[in-house]
Order: sequence, then C-alpha cells, then structure tokens
Amino acid sequence: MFCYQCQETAGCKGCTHRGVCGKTADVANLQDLLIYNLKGISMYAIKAEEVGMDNIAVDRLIMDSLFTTITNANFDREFFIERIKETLEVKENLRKVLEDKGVDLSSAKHDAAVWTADTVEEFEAKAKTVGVLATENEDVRSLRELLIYGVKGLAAYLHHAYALGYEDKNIYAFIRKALVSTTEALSVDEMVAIVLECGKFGVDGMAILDKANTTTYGHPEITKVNLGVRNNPAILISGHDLKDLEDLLEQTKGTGVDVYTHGEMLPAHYYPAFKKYDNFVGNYGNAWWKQNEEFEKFNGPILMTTNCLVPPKDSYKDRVYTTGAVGFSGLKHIEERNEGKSKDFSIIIEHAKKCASPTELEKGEIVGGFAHNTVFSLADKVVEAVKSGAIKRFFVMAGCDGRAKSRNYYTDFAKALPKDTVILTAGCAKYKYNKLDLGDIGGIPRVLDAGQCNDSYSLALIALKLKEAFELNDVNELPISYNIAWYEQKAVIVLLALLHLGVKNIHLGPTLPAFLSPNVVKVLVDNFGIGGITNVEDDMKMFME
Ligand code: FSO
Ligand code: SF4
Repeated sequence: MFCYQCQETAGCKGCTHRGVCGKTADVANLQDLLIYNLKGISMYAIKAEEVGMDNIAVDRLIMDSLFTTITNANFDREFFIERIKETLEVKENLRKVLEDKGVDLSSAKHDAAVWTADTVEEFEAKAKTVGVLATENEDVRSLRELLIYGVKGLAAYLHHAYALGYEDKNIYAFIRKALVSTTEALSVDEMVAIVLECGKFGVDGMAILDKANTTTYGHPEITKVNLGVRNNPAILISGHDLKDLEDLLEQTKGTGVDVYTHGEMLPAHYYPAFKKYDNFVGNYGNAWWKQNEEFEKFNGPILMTTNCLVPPKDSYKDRVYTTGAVGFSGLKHIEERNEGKSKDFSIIIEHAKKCASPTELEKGEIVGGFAHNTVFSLADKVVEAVKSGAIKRFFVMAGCDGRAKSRNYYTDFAKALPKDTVILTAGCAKYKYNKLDLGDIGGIPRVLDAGQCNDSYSLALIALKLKEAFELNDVNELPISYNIAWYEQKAVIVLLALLHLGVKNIHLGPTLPAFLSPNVVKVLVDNFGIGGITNVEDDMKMFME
C-alpha cells in the first residue's frame, strides 16, 4: 500500500504498511483499484454523454464510490470487493451499449477502461500496480493526487446534498473529466488549470449543499447547545448527514430515547427544523479523534453517518452502527432508504432502550449558528465594529481537528489572539477552542461557528459580503487572516474552493500535505502565497503585521 491522502500520514511521507487511521494494506490497495476503475468508467461515461445517454446512475455511483475512499469512511474489505465487482459490471455494460450504438471508442482504450477481472486474487494483483506510486514523476503524481483528493472531498459534499434531493449534472461531468485527466499526459500548466477548476466546482458543490440544507431545514440560527446529559437512554449520532439525523429524530420521538450529536454533527443544533424535537438533547464530547474514549462513556448506541470513524474498541464495538458510505467489518450497517421512505433505525432505538444513560463528560453550553444568513443579519453591527476599531482583525480558523499534539498550537493561538480579534470557524477544528471562554466584542462572540466543514462556504460568503460593505476591490484587502487546520480530503476541496475565490496567503497546518511535491508547493506559494505554520508567537506577529 501507499497512501498519503491525509495530514496524519506516517512520518509526513506516506503510510506503507497500515494506515495511521487504521486502514489495512489490502483495503488501501482495493481503494486504489476502485479509483482506477472509476477513471475507466468515466472514460465511457463521457462518451455516453456525447451521444445523449442518461448517465445519472453512473455519476451517482462514481460519487458514492469516491466518498467511500476518503479518510475514516470505510475500512471494510468485503465492501470494496463488492464495489469493485459492481463498478466492473457497470463499466462493461456501458462499453457494450456504446459499441452496440456504433460509438467510436478508439479514444477510450486506456487500461483503466478495458481492464476487467473476475477473482479477488486478480483484483489484489492489479491493485498493486495502479496506486499512487504508479505515476513516477513526483510533480505529476502530486498534481494528479491533489486533484483526486479534491474530487473525493467534493463527492462527499455532493453525497450529503443528494441525500436531500439536490444534485448538479455539471459537477458530475467535471468529476468525470478530472478522473480521466489523471490518466492523460498533460502539461504541468494543464494539470494546474484542472486543479484550480476543481476549486470552482468545490464552490458550486458547497453552494448546492448549503441550498439543500437551508431549504430543507431552515437557516442556522444563533443557538446555545447543551453539553451536559440527561438521565435517559440515548443514541449518539456522528458524521455530517442531516437527512439521517432527521430520520433518527422522527423515529425516536416519544420513545423515551434521547439523541445527542458528536463531532461534526454538532452544527445540526443550529437548524430551526431540529429544534422541535424535545429529545434532541445536546452535543456529547468533542472532535472525531476522541471517539474511542467518548463512545465508551456514552453507554448507548452510536450511529456513524459519514467519515470520521476510528476503528472501534472491543469495549463498545457492539454499540456502533454504520450507514451510507461508512463501513467497518463486523459493525452493523443500516441500509439505504428506499425511494420516498426513511432509513429504518428501529434496531438502534431498541438497542438504546437496553442501555444505561450517558456518563456526563462536562456541563455548560456553547454558542454557534453563525452561518451566512445570521452574519448577514448582523452585518451592520460587524461593519460598525470594524470601522470603530473594536474589531481589528478576523481569523478564519476553519478546518479539522486531529490526534497530533502539534494541533495544540491552535488552542494556544486562539488564547493568544488579541482581544479585539474574532475567530471565524467551521469544521471540527473548532473543538480546539470552542470551549475556551474567549468573550465577546460588543455582543459579537469572539468565536463565530458557521457549522460543518462544508459551511466554510458561509465563511467565504461572509468575506465577500464584507468586501462589498467596505467597497473594496479585492477580498484580500479585508482585515481577515487565514490560519487553517486540515486533516482529510474535504479540507482539500475547501482549500481549492478558497483559492478559486481569490483568497491569498492561506496558512495551512499543522503540516503541509505530504502529497504536495516541493515544486507544487512552489507553484502554490508563488501564485497564492500559501504558507505553513511555525509557532504561535512568530505566526501571530506575521498575521498581525
Ligand atoms: Fe473532515 Fe475536517 Fe468535516 Fe472534520 S474536513 S475532518 S470531521 O473538519 O469536519 O469532515
Ligand atoms: Fe495513512 Fe491517512 Fe491514508 Fe489513513 S488515510 S492510510 S492515515 S495517509
């Protein structure tokens, strides 16, 4: 195996025996083969589109499959074997249909398109030859993988939007094009151009998800979220999928079973539609990487709706359920919803009834809900505070949390920020400082949480709104600094989206991605002023200058 797609990759170089995330070598290889097969399917799907065929089912399969390969989503060998079989079948069918129609397939003769096999042994042998290292040139590999990770993150966001009935064929078409481009001998300029184009579709993807979420559940509102527990049996829901949460809340209503959020599901509390459920109690615990300890103490069943699964400990393994793109051998999986129906969570609810109530981890509450609509409604107040000098600078500290001790930098940085600065956050990075009492500036809290990682879109809209309010020509003239923590591929698409919107001088930490070669880093530094982090003191000086 060779995988370097996330920030925690071994030695900041690459996982080669077993993932730091717990992904085994055989699963990593099968994921590589699945991606390879998606490239082949895309070659035929592009042809199919040219002749007017409806590709939507194929596009959804590509999207879903990409999502299953992101960090901490799916660890299940059997799942990937079955998915490879399915994609091979789809690929073959597509080829046959196109041949029957007399479509010229001479430009779709790449091995990724024509390769097929029947046995798992053949899959495993092939997988070893089509991974990341199959591209020898370090810079080409870097740009190809940057693009692949961008579309993986994008696919995850599209998946959440699709669950609510929203999709965009143009974005699917770009994903196909991007996948195929990684099999072509393109110039560096051409590859860079597609990577940047991916950022454009990143903005579109986050916009469609924002529309899906806010149209379905209302605009996030300023909300106090309870951190304590009640004395009832309960279910903990994690991940990002709001539709799963809705189904779960509907089905637990009146059963005596409470529901708490974990990790990235925290922002669900900000949506008006979920406030009507009396049993939707609060947020339990912290970011994804603390789940081993926190799931143990929760005592009840846990539902993982998207990525963020850490291989479970035996002590609570029987209480963890997966659904959607998530998978782990031995965990119970809740099947997809049938058209127009809800997912059936009754097994989890019955399980909860037999469990003790959660052990309390903390008390108190935190405030969030500062997505674009809320901040726009406060715009006058915010603009006034900037004009009067009450707010000197905003710090976008969106992104991810993770295991590395070096991430304590973000807690220290938040504590060290001058009192006349405001943090704009989204994603699980917030857990590094959302429970510090950083106070407020004239009633505006010093930590404004917009929501999940995809709600970084809100932060971009807020920046654009401020640009307008201050009548500036360039978003980089605003008193906003970007000190972003990244972990996995959704953060990659967020980064590409920000670059597309023209944001410069983003600092990324705790380390720069291992998949960026020195030359690719140079392109990003020269064109976008991308930088890393050093230490709180020096960085603070640099940002405040
Ligand atoms: Fe991931 Fe980052 Fe959304 Fe976190 S991009 S790691 S769990 O911020 O939030 O999925
Ligand atoms: Fe390693 Fe990250 Fe890949 Fe897991 S996802 S195998 S930790 S690089």
